[in-house]
Amino acid sequence: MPPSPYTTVGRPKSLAAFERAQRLIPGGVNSPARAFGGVGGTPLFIANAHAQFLEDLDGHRYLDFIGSWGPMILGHCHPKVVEATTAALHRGTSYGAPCEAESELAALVIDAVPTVEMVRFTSSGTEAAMSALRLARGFTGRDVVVKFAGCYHGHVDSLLVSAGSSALTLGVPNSPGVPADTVKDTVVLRYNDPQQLADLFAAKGDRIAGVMLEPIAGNMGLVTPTPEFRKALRDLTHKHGALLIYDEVMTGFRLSYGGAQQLLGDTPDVTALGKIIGGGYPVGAYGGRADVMKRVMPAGPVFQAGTLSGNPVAMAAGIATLTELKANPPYERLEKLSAKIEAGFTAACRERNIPHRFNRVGSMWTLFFTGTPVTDLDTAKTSDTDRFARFFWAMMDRGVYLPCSQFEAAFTCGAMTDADIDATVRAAAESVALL
Ligand code: KE4
Repeated sequence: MPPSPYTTVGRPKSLAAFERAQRLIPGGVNSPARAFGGVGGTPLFIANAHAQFLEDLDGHRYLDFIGSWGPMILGHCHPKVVEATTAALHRGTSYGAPCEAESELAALVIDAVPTVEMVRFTSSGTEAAMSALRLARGFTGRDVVVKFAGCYHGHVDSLLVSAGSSALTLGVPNSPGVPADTVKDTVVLRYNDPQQLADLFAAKGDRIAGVMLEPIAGNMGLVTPTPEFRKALRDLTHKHGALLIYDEVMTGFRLSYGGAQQLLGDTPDVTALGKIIGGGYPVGAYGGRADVMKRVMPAGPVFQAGTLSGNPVAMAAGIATLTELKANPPYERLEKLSAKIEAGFTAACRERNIPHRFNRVGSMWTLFFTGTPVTDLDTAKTSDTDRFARFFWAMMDRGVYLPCSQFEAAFTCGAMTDADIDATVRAAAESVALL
C-alpha cells in the first residue's frame, strides 16, 4: 500500500509505527477496518483520546467522527466511565464467576430495549451475532438463515458472504477459509427488496431458522429500511415460524435509548448488541423473547460460553455509560448537531456540482459520492470511492477524522460542540473544493 502524500507530510511517527506494526501484526492492524484500505495511505497511530478528540503520535488533534466505530457516544474518558472502571479495577479485573454487575447491566439493557426480556453477554458483537444465529437454529430446529448484502454481522463464518464493513471495502466479500458447506444454508438477499424475501419464504419458508439484518444499516454506509421491507420481514417470519433477528450492535443505544427498534416501533424476536453497551470495553450481548433465550445453556441446550463474558470492569463501563445515557439523553442534541453537518456537507457539494447523497439517521450518517439514491449495496457501490478517499484525507488534514471507508457510517459524538460542527462544515467546504 503506497504511503499517501498526506501521511508522509507531518505524520512521520505514525508512518514509522505502522512500518514496525506491519512486521509484527498481519497488515499492521488488529482489525482490517483500521487499515485505511479504502482510502490509501498510512493509518494514523493514536496516542490518546479525550472527549471529542483523537490525538495521533505526531501530536495532531482531530475531531473524532469514528468514535471507535460507534461505542464512544459520550466521548472518550467520560468522567463517570473513568470513575466507575477505576473503582472496578481495584475490585479485581476478572473472576470466572458471576458478579452482580452482570445483572445490573442486564437490567439496564432489558429496561431499555423494548423486545429484550432476557440477555446474555459476550465479549464482542461478532460473538453476539454468531450466538443469536445458533440460537435461532437451535430454537427452530431448522438450518437456513437469511442475511442481506451489505449488512455486516462480524466475522461469523456462515455470514461472511457479501459482508459489509471492511470485507466490502477490501473487495473480498467472500472470505477464503470459509468452507462452501458452512455457507450452503446461508441465503443472501437484497436489502429493501420485500418481493425477493417473499419469494424465498414461498420456496423455503419451512426451512428458515432466522432472518438477520441491521435494522438501519451502517456497514454499506448508512442505508435506511423502507416500511414495506420492515413489514415483510415481520409478517413473513411470523407466518413461517422463523425468528427475526435485529443486529443492533451499531444502532443499539446510538439512535435512541431503545435503539433502532424503538425508533421504528419494530418487534424483533432476538437482538444482537455491542459497542455502546461496553462504553469502549469489549462487550457484546444477545437477548430477546424469554421463551427463546431460555434455550441458551445452562437454562437450555444451546451451547454458548466465554471466559471474559460479563467481565466486571467491562460491565462497570457499560453500566456507567447506559446510566449516563438514561439520565442525560444526548439524542436531541446529537440530532441537531448532525442535521447541521448534513446541511453543511450537502450545501458544499451542491455549490461545487458534485454528485452526492447524504443518508442519515440521528447521529449516524454517510456522505456518498454518487448521484444515485443509496438504498442497498448495489446503489452504495455506485459511489466514487476515489473521490471519497480524497475527501477523507482533505478532511483529515483539516483536523476531522472520518471513517476510513465510503462504506461505513460516521458517528457524531456527544461531546462535540456547535463550534466543533461549524469547524467541520468549514473543513468540508474547503475539502469539497479540492475534489
Ligand atoms: P465486533 O465483533 O467488531 O465487536 O462487532 C461486529 C459487528 C456486528 N454487527 C454490526 C452491525 C457491526 O457493525 C459490527 C462491527 N462493526 C465494524 C465497523 N462497521 C467494526 C469495525 C472493525 O471491524 O474493526
